[in-house]
Amino acid sequence: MTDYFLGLDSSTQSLTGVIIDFDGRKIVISKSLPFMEYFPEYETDHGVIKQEDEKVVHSYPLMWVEALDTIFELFKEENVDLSSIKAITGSGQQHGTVYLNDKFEEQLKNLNPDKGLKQQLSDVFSRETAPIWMDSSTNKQCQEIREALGGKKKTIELTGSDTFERFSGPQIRKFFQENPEAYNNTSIIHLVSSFMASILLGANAPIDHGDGAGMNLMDIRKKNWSDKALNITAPGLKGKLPNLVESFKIIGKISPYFVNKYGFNSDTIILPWSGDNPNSLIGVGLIEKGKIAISLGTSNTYFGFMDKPRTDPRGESHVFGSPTGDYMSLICFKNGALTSEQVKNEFKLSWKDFSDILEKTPPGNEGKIMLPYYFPEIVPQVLNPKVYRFGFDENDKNGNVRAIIESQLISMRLHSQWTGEEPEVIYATGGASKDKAILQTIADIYQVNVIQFETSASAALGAALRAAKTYYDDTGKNLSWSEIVQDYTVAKGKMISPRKEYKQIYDDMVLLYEAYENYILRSGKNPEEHRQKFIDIYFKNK
Ligand code: XUL
Repeated sequence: MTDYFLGLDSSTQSLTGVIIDFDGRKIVISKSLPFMEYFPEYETDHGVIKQEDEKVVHSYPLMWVEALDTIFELFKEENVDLSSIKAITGSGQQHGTVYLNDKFEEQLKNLNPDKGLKQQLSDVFSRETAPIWMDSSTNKQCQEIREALGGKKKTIELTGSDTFERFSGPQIRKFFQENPEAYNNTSIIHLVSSFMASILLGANAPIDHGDGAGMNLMDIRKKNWSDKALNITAPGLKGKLPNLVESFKIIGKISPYFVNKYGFNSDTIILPWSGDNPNSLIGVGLIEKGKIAISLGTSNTYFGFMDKPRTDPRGESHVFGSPTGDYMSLICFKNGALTSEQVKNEFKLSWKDFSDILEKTPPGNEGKIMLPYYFPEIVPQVLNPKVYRFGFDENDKNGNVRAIIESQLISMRLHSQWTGEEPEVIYATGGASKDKAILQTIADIYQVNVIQFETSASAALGAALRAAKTYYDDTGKNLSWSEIVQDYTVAKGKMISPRKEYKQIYDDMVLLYEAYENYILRSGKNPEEHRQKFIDIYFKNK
């Protein structure tokens, strides 16, 4: 008997499914359905609804549901033996909320396999669209909730994050304020993750602690709903939310709809889905202390395993539950690849030229410091974008190339200090992680080994591995997390070691960079003298 496990990822732009053959230690199939390509009739722009107000970003939950039927049809066409799948779970884009009326559960229980999900679930929504994580229209509600919870510090202490526009609580409050009647007609509010899990389960599924932590509604330490946060957010909210559970709990068996329609085994177990970041944590093998991941994509993210719920006193970052039952940090920097690309384009460089310059210029950049807010920044919060340069100007090609990379990475080191983690190895993922000169700069700045990690479909893979872990725990095989992830999460690239001779210069440069942040963003003292000293020590007569 083969043990297959399925992980699904309902992300902003696509639905992805990865099936693993656990004993064979291989991926049986990995399929991704971009919404724009497969479901053009919804007329989305990469999965989101085009709206005039660019702060308002929604999507269609019915489209996500339709994609579920389509992906199973594709698996069938490829002759994948769906009856060998022992357990299923998934990953959802975080924070998004789905609003359902009182028909939802009844209709889920009575799904007819001769018809499609779209046809049978089109009238279960009390709000046709779902606000997603890209929505930033709830500034007012963020302020109201933060204030009512006793200020920023108390909000962070209670929920693990300050209030953020994209978080579910502020979004729910906005819906209640702007559309009280539709709010009253809402029987249950799901996250993307728990909504999709409900379809597979044929009943309302709970929310797991990983994704629940992205709502400003869960007590991050007790891992239950905070009555205080619920009451402040909207009336009667407790009665409209599913329960919270551990990510690894079995929540039931697959709905007969999928058994009859696609040939799943009726014993296939369903786990709660989680957010994409908690799933990716598993998908890149971060199951214990000592490793962190840096994803260099459109935006740059830093995430890592945490054994205790430490919170960021500045309120810029987040703490979510990890699927292992522990915690994880997540820090999101907006000025990532697009910012480097802007510098590359300003000097009409190719990526190869850019990388060559990085390689041949000196670490520490001769004391040239940049605060690179080409776009509004999340960490540290900068609402009005502006680029600040100290010791050079916008015409200095080499200086700008090195400055943009060093500033992003030094800022990351500085703003991840609150996690208390001192990684032994950093997994670098995302487009820019293919560049050796960038990997070397990460290694030098952090003074730890860095390895490039291919992560196509890491969230879906993480989900499939979570499914395997729970199944084997349940059947008594009791495999440890490291036994589960080994082989699936092996970094393929070459390990890059830090150059010890640059330790001191970067330790000093982090302090100098922080002084410049304080100067520009927090009205601190001008650190020019400090910068001159830095140049004297490391660059005079060299
Ligand atoms: C995390 C966040 C994003 C979404 C993207 O806080 O908003 O990473 O989860 O899918």
